[in-house]
Amino acid sequence: MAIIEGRFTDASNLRIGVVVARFNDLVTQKLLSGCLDCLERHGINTTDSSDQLDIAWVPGSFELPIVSQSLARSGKYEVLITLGAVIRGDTPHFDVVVSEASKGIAAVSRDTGIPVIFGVLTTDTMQQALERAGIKNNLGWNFALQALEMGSLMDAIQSRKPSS
Ligand code: INI
Repeated sequence: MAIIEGRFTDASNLRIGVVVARFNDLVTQKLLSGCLDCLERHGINTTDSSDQLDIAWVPGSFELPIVSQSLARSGKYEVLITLGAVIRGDTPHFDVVVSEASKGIAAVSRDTGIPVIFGVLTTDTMQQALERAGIKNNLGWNFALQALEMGSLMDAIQSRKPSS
């Protein structure tokens, strides 16, 4: 029996792409800073000269899938993180944006084999979004942790040798 799981201790070989939506950037900027804080504390080089980390900005969450797809296909990254905030109270087409973003991101992951973390907050109010982006807890940190786990897990799966 094999137990296959991701680790958080050696992220030195991971190359990570982060795709961030500008819409509701009061929230997404905070998610990004939580995300970068977690990556940095796990040994990822987050400086401007880093060749381990790239950050792409898109207009809104609706555009997260296409840019994630392009980055995933580039072959440059082991894992991608998407960050966005869709707020029901201010968005008559909330369901459309959330549905396209979530289905699109899942499809990119499956089609390319590159894990894409779904870091899109979907809340009823701006207050709830801000609470999840730092006032109470910064989920950007959690999304980064999930990316480290998935990157490491995929690596563990790929490096297993078939038993003879
Ligand atoms: N994009 C978001 O990320 N969050 C939102 O709450 C939102 N609202 O409110 O509409 C939003 N809209 C923009 C959308 O994601 C696209 O960028 C736009 O429709 C252009 O394709």
